Amino acid sequence: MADTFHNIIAGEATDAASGKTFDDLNPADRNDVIGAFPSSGPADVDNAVEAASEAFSSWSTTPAPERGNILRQIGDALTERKTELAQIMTREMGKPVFETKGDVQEAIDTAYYAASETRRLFGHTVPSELPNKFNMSIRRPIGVCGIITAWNFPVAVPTWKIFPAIASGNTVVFKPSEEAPHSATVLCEIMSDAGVPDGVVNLVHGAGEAGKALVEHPNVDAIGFTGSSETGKAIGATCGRLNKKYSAEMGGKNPMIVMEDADLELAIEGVIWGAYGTTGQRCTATSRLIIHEDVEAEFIEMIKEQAADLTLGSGLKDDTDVGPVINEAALEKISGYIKEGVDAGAELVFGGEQATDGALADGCFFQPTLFRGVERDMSIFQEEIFGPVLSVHTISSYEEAVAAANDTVYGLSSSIYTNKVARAFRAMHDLEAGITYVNGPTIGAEAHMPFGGVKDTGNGHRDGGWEVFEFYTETKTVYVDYSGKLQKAQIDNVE
Ligand code: UN1
Repeated sequence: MADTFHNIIAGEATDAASGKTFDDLNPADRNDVIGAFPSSGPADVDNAVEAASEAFSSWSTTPAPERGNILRQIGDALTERKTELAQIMTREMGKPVFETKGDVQEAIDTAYYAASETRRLFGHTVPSELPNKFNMSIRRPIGVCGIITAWNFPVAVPTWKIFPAIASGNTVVFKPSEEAPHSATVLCEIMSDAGVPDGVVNLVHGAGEAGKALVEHPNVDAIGFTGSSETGKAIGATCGRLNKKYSAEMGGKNPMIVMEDADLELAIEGVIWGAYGTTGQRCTATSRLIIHEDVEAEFIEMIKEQAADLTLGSGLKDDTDVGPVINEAALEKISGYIKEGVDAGAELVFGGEQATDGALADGCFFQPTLFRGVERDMSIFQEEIFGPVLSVHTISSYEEAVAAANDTVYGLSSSIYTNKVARAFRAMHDLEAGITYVNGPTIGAEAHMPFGGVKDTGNGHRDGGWEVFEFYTETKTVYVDYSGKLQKAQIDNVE
């Protein structure tokens, strides 16, 4: 029988009030049931928010460096349990263990980075307009933060939000994806074992109903979200109505530009990793290759050759390069886009089908796929597929490349391969995206750098870097008048 898992509210393992559960399945083998998790609803969210509210006063007044010490312990514990957690993650969401270890490493980096920021959390001191008056700004926590995340980075991405949130003195209700609840459970156990007090991080499993209840809860002061643009915009509409602070990291349709002067041997490694790594299931995945006509034919041949060497399989096997996609709905969505691409007249160079050889038939595997001759108005050029599908569009100038790259509603990551320094610097300004890589693929963000996008990808906030602390804190302005008399700002005080 499959294991049964629970919510964690105020440190207690708790079932959904309704008693309902959902099953978590291995995408590489749909017969492998990982466990049953609570299908939480508004009553469970309410209990979790109450626990977080109760924990807030003591946690927010704990000296920040002390909170940092706990984050360092979390980093140590994640380091110790890296392989175990990576295997748990691979079993429930599919990417190979070398990648899930990277996912845990990103969380470790975030833990140590957030710990270090607890000794800064800078405000400003600023001269006053008036004599004998002192102006400063300080940072204060927001309150209870609702964290809602996706399944593709089940440990790293939640920690991008939870660690800075708790470093800043907030308390948290965490609603992980229902496709990766086991990783989230172990992450929360690790936080608790490392010394995070009960109630500071509460875990509520479930799907949309739980997420909606969290976003709408009057005592939740901020929402940190990573997921689809559709859900993110709905969250934004609710948060706007309720005047709630929210940060949304949403979809991407990330271009890699390869110019005629690029080092193709370098670019080929980048495109294979960017497009087919994580089975294309990253919001940063390289999903559009925008390539100069002079090198297109040669580069397509190189991609064909390299992609043929990729081994599909369970991520738990050592020789696997590309794991499954997350579920049957993903297979269907990707297949739908393949059909649209073919119908629109793009040339299917390889792939395009579900992979069902041998043991692959038990899971949700899709062949790495390449389309060439993709035009800007095709859906496979415009829409986020979230699978191992790369669309190639040919250009004949730098200007055309930038226009094509920017011709999307999304703006997360972008990349250019060129050996011309001036071109690299121009691209840094010209590409409408939150992130630009020069001579690297569109994936590979680092914890201490701001992460996020423009246009339909984001709402102006960033995960990662110092910038994430701007989201998880409020700025308070303090004026200290030590003149001993009433000084009126903007009024002539000279008698
Ligand atoms: C995501 O897909 O939501 O930069 C995050 C990267 C990873 C994070 C991806 N470090 O590709």
